Amino acid sequence: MEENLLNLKNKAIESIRLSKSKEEVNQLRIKYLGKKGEITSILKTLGSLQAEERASLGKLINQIKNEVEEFINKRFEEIDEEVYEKIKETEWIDITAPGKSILRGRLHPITQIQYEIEDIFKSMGFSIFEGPELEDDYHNFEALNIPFDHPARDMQDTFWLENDYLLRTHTSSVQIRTLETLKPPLQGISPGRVFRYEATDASHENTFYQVEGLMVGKDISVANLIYVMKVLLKEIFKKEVKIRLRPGFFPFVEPGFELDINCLICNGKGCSVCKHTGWVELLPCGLVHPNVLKMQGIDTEKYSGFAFGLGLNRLVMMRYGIDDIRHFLSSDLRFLEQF
Ligand code: FA5
Repeated sequence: MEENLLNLKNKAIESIRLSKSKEEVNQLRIKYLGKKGEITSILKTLGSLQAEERASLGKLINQIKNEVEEFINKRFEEIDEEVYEKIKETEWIDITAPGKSILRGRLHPITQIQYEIEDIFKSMGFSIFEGPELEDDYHNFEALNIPFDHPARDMQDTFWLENDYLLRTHTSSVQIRTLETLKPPLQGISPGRVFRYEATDASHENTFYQVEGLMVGKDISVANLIYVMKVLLKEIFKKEVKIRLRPGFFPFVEPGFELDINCLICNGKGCSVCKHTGWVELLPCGLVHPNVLKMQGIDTEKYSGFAFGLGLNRLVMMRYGIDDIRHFLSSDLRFLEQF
């Protein structure tokens, strides 16, 4: 009997040792130690034995039961360890590997320069004025000294809507809205989107941005205008850029000027952006026409003013050496991610 018991113990321990999973070990526990298990069954037969034999065999069986139990627990731990080792071999993490970069949005280059220009003007005491993109004939043309039949209307091809509404062709309309609401002295800039019904090329878009400037006060002259223009260009380009001032006609200024800058794409040699002239038309400006001030009830004996209309897209092109204005609205990330 004792020998049988020891053989049974060895068989149980050997099969537990060879088991590969916790489920298998559990099956073996049931097989040997369960209610109807092989070791438990022997324990149940003890009742029929003599007292002396029962005591010694009982002790042995309990000892075997404890040993098998202990072995099962040990095997459980070993299996945990084996599984962990396997995971370590197959599912490891390289903590020295570079992380995946998160794609972050950023401001459009035009918005970035717009904010820069706003800061430059705010530092000179200018305010920021806003106006609507959907305008009426009066604010976009008539109040700017461009009556219905005036040929100057053809200078800016217009997207007309119903009832004399239109998409503003320039930010000069905000000059009128400002003069309607504020009394001189006043000074402000109005950055914004404008629209023209025209074919696109390297330097022309149908949707682009301008920054309007307006200063009205006592004794405002061309000297004030030129000073402010110089400060702006110096701050934006961080270096002296060659400029030229030539007479320019706009019905809402008198005298009117075109301020061109030496093309920074080709350094004045001539390219598709400057139409092979070496100069880029950037900043039309002038003294506010007395008719414009009078129409808003401003005493022109007392007040005068200057205005300008900066082409923001072209300024950004010059600053970064961008050779085609159409990149701005292309939504091409390869372009946008450079800024
Ligand atoms: C005007 O729009 C006037 N309102 C500017 C002005 C304001 C003059 C105040 C005097 C006083 P112009 O049409 O030239 O002017 O446009 C102004 C600037 O916008 C140009 O110098 C140019 O830089 C830019 N621009 C004009 N048309 C386009 C276009 N199709 N695409 C991109 N930029 C343009």
